[in-house]
Amino acid sequence: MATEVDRQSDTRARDLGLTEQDLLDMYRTMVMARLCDEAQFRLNRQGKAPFVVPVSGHEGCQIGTAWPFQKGKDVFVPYYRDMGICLVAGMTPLDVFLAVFGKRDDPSSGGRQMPAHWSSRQLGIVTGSSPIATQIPHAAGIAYAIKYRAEDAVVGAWFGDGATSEGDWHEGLNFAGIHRLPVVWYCENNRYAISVPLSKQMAVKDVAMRAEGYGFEGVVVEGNDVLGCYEASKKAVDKAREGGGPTLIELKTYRFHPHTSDDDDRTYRSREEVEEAKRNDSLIVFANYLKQQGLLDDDAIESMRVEIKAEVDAEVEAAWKAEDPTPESALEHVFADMTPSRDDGSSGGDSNVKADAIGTTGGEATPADSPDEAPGEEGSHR
Ligand SMILES: Cc1ncc(C[n+]2csc(CCOP(=O)(O)OP(=O)(O)O)c2C)c(N)n1
Ligand SMILES: [Mg+2]
Repeated sequence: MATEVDRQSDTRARDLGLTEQDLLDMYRTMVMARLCDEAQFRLNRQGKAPFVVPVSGHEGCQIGTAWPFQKGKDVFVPYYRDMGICLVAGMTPLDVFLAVFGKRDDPSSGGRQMPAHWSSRQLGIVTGSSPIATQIPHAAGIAYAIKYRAEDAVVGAWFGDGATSEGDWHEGLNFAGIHRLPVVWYCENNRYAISVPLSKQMAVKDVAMRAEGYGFEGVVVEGNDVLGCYEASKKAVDKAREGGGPTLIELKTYRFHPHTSDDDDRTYRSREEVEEAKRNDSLIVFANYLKQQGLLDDDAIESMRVEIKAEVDAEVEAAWKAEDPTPESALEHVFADMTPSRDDGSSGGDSNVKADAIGTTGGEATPADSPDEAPGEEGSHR
């Protein structure tokens, strides 16, 4: 009976415009991320996956914040922990494990990058580099181009709390604020940058407070509340799409595993702290909500888990058996086509490379005007 009462009284998801199918799909994606994580750690311990980056603990804030983006139109700029973001964007477990095993058909880099350096031109996922926060100026630049060209797209950029100590982070947010760019910034604040706690990263309580310094709104959201994450993200994405400029959303979260498979977190955080965080796992919180809504019961949750695990296991198997990159392909897609050419002996250089450099830069000079003066826009941007 209590379930009935709760079900009737809760209109939260409906008020947010989410259907029952949306809620089930969101939960399904969270479970898929968790099961991919469990599989990649298992493979690491078996010696089959040299290095993995865990997502467990972050699923709620990742799936909730990525959900409002329009696939095929918007741009995702994730960081290494963002498996959940990439699954929402359209990656599959097969894609995840092709990268984990460094296979030829890994969509992120054809086996060239480390795993978890997500990328897909087709899905609008922009490749990232290992140095922390280097994706922030990229995201600001992409948002600048979108505004300059008057395109209908929004950029989402995700990063950790540690990233907010980097110069790149401050420069990117400052630039986005000045030009009121269509970008939403998401800080997945899990309280640590590897072993460095928050108290050694910043002297303010919340990362979100820093948004004021750049002239836009900063909000703090409980990262284990998927619908709360969705709500804040939807509002910010809509605002950015309508020309209202950036928002910084801070998601209070926690990672359940060590930083990576190479880290030992027992040296810097207590087991009690980790266990306490696990009690507030977004998967448990959201499953309880779905049960209250009468959308799932324990049996349905278990069968969903078994079904998704079978899907993940099958894709792990397929990725494991997939082709490795050939040794001869090692230099492909690194800089330019390096086919030797001797038709221009005078320069001492490679004419193909020269032609490519000219072709990619000709007529594409950096615009001198800010996007505020782009065609079709009038008046002040403030
Ligand atoms: C510029 C730079 N400094 C240091 C590192 C080493 N490093 C890799 S991940 C990481 C922690 C980043 O923490 P955070 O941004 O909070 O993300 P989290 O891993 O907690 O999700 C550090 C310091 C790096 N990759 N790049
Ligand atoms: Mg962190």
